[in-house]
Amino acid sequence: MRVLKIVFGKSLFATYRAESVKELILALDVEERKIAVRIAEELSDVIDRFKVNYPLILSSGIRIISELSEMKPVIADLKIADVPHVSSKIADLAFRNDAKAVVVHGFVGSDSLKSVMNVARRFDGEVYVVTELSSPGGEEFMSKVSLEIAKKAKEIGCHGLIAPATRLERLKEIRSVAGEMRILCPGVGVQGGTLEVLRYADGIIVGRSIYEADNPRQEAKRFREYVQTYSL
Ligand code: BMP
Repeated sequence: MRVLKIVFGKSLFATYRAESVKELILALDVEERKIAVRIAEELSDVIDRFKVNYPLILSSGIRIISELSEMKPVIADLKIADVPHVSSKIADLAFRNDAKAVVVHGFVGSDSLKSVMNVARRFDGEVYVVTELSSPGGEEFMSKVSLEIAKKAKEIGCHGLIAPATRLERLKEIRSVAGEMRILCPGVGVQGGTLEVLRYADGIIVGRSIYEADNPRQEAKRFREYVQTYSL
């Protein structure tokens, strides 16, 4: 596991100052219900939340959210990006199926963000807003507006942001705009982001580095230990 060696090999402690309890979120981007449930059962005591995305929801049906939420809270990463009346229907479906949180694209603007927030309030759910994608394409368009998205999400009262683990400098900027808002970072491991992001983020979202590992439980435990260290 070359990638993990790089990720864990960095000196992480020099500038660390713990400010909050940090989370390890498992991205379950598999395409079969049985596999997802098996991985979830194997790892649920080591991780804080599951994040499910289209590959699993489209292949298994939306009830997979409910099923997984019996083990740990589920973030429905539907990356909602539609006009308000449709965005709110999507969020409603996720929350009715026991999602604890939904993910919305920030570029949709205030009206759609507010429509999803209104639904979330009814369910006591959370809304996380994507600032810019962690992939290289996230720099083409989204990075030009990601700080404004963060400001808008804060102003509207959204619960948190999704920000790239792959661009530490940008993450710092997003943190300075976000203040105390929760920031969750995908992109650690296979995408090249390191655990140093835990200095600025409240949690990391990790998928392939765990579920594709030779020993997923062992890798999840290693991530867990680092997350704990930053939470002290
Ligand atoms: P992985 O650790 O295997 O690269 O998976 C990352 C997860 O985070 C995927 O579920 C992906 O949809 C999500 N994600 C991301 O990678 N970058 C983003 O900017 C936003 C995401 O939700």
